[in-house]
Amino acid sequence: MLQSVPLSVIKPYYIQYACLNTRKCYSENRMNSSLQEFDPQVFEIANEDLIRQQDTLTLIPSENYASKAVMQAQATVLANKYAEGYPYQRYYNGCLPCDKIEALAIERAKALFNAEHVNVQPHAGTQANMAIYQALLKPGDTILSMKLDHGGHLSHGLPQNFSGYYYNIIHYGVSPDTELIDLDYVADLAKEHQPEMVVVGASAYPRLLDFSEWRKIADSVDAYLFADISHIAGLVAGKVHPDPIPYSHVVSTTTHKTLRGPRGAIIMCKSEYAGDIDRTVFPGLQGGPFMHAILARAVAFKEALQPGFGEYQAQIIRNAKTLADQLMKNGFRLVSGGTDNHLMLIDLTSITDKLSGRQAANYLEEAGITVNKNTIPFDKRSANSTSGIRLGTPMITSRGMKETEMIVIADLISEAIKQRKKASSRKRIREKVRELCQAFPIYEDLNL
Ligand code: DSN
Repeated sequence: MLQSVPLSVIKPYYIQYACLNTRKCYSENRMNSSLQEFDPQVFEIANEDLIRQQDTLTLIPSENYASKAVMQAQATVLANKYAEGYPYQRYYNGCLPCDKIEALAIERAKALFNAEHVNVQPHAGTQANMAIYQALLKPGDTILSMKLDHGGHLSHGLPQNFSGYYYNIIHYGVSPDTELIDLDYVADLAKEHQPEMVVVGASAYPRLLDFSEWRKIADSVDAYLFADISHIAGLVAGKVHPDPIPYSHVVSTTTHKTLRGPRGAIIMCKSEYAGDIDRTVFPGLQGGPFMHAILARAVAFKEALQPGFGEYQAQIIRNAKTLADQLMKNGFRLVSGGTDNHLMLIDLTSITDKLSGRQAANYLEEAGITVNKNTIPFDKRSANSTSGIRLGTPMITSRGMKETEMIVIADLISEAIKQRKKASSRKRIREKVRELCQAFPIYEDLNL
């Protein structure tokens, strides 16, 4: 047979076949090349970010440093496996290790949050929220949620987002006087608009949320209460923030913010909604789960179940309060006058009307401090420009920094903004930041 086939066609097959059991050939097929050997260009870029993360102070409240164990889990061969379905009910063979992993991740998440049911498959927060809306609502139903420019999230009804496209969104915001959510006003809106779902949760709200009060509002109009705790999940798991689980019909969270896991999300709900949620995640919205990410989520839940995790979360809040107090001492106004959680919003108009959040974030980046621009409530600037910057303490707390360092960082931020025109000042701050970063390394022995 082979003799009748031209050599040019045979050769690639022959090489592949002959290679299967030889190390030499695997390496010709690049199966054994390291990233550094095979693709030094990409390796260098990844390394560049490792150095950036090590040498700069990141105060973006939605980011964190996943542990080495979590990162190792994500780089395992589980990334090679399709496992559509749920544990012990898959549409692929060879899924027993995946079944064990997913069952373990679910068991650990349930233990961590005391949840009746957990789905650990959503690829990201927005996908989790999409599944919740699709499972419990019909297109056109009314959702009552927080405005993006008062601290809400894209997936809570921004017109350009799927949520704003498919559902009738009614927004609440913060009160102009206190910059806090006025629950009486939310209750009035609920009464007026009779939503099918009330969404509580934010990405730029520096105060605690009392979920029992939110449940009363939802019950008053027979609506679902959906808590998106992506920002505060670590604080909740660490028992330093009120718990949404007893009061919410359904809860979503990403796993990579204060929770300090890998990127991704989970959904928690009362048992009666389990079937609807699971069917909507798969096959409704997703195909194969990312098993390597689920493995890493299981590791992160184990970390969060350790006794020290609550203390880490408590330190995040102590650090945020210290940072906030020092910034206020230095003359900055913070939205709502401070913070009770992991984040705060600086109102830059308290210093000058001439500086936008975008400019301030860029000046700070030059000084080695990474933050993000953010609208403040009733902002006169656009989302691209903004009058505020958002700061958070999860990452600097992960590095082991405490109150003493917060005062230093607040002073560096203040100087970098106030002395922004002076290159010498930026250079001096950059040096100080580098020293601080060296004293608090992110990983002791991480090699890519
Ligand atoms: N974009 C995230 C944040 O920074 O808060 C939320 O998804």
